[in-house]
Amino acid sequence: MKTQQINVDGMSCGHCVETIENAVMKMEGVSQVQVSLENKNVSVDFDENQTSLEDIKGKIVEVGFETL
Ligand SMILES: [Cu+2]
Repeated sequence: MKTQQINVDGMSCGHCVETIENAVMKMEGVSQVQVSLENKNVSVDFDENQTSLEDIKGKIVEVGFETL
């Protein structure tokens, strides 16, 4: 299990937070997602054998945000 912080640009409200949480949480291998609107980052706990940081970033981009 690994925890990674991803900086995300483009979040403006609670709806954005929910969108990212729901999308990433549905990914296989992801066990926890914490989004901070204030800090513009997403903390993700995931199993490296099932998914990767790149996949998670890709999902965040897919739902309409920018990862840095
Ligand atoms: Cu929003």
